[in-house]
Amino acid sequence: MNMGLMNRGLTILHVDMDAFYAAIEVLDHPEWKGKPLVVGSPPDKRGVVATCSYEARKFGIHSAMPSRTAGKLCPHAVFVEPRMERYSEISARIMTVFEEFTPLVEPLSLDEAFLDVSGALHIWGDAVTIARELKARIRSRIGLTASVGVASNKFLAKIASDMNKPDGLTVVPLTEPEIMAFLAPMPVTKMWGVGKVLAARLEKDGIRTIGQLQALSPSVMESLFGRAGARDMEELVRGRDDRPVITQWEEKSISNEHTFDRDEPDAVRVRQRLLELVEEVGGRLRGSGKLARTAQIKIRFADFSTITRQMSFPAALDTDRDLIHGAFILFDRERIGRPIRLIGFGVHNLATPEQAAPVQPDLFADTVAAPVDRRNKKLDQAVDSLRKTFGSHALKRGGY
Ligand code: DCP
Ligand code: MG
Repeated sequence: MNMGLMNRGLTILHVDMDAFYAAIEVLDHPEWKGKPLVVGSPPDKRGVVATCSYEARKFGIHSAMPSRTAGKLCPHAVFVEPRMERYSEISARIMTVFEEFTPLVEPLSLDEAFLDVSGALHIWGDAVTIARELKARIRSRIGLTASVGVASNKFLAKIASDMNKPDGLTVVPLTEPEIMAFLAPMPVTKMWGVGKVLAARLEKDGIRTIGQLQALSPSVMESLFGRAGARDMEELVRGRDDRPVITQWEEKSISNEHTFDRDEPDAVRVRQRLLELVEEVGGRLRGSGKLARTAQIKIRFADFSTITRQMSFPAALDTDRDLIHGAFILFDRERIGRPIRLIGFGVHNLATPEQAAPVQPDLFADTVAAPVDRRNKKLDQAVDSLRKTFGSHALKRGGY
């Protein structure tokens, strides 16, 4: 298996259901199909609109608007009160469909989730095919439409899912110049961390679009967002975002990092230190009895700028061999040519072996992690116990 290829490119989906509560009401009351429909308080009571059908949106009605206003905008609309239990039930069924494609599902609300499909690409070929199939299954099994964004990270996927609603499928380009052009015309409010207050402040400086943010010098960025904030913004406006998709059942992670006494210019030595970090993390992972689905490296340079890179395994694993393999793919891919101040390694999305049992076990038969390689496991156990007895430097690995 080529983890390098699999992890590259489009791996993240953001799925958001269309007019979710309203679409469920239409599903349960077919006679309301095609009509302006408002879910929320009745128009003669205090209270607001939770959501409304796309037909109702044509009248200017939207979420959080007072129901009285909605009633005035469209007096003949159907008004229904929310039935949360029913929406939760449908939501659970949708999440089950997601899990047919990947165990790495991060729900954000009842109708929205991130999926990391990097471990499923070898089955489906590419993420766009997965997005199409996923939409088809939600339509045929549940009877609803979803809008999906496909991208290389969470930030871009979330923006994309909103672009062609309803029933949309939007794919974000892959190269940085194309990504920057994709983002340039969007309002600054699309940026994570830019709410109404900050947007109003930017507006005073004449800044309305992400493209305008892209053009700012680092010092102006710093005056607007502070030092740490500016660093995040500079990454985001270029469409860079390395936050992993984190599943609900285990948000914990195990990690370790090392700061060099002097900034280390020699990548081979950094790599050696990374190997030791991975082995230490691997030992703690096995000690916890859990398996990891996601690995991440962190690199901080002499100027304190920091990058993280992560990958998801097709199935959860815990052998040093696989973890080292993953860490080295991530590290080598960066082709770093400058001194490094700090190197770190961590695993996320930890699962007990029961939780980690793949949904469709035979599909993973020929990949790294499953069946967990018995020989490696035995070797790791032997190494772990020797280390416990003789200290962590008792054994050094060769051959990587
Ligand atoms: N919701 C709510 N109050 C809000 C916003 C949303 O109660 N202010 C509820 C109703 C929505 C659901 O959450 O159906 C999902 O929110 P979305 O923002 O995804 O809106 P919709 O799914 O309704 O519409 P869209 O097609 O724009 O996603
Ligand atoms: Mg929605």
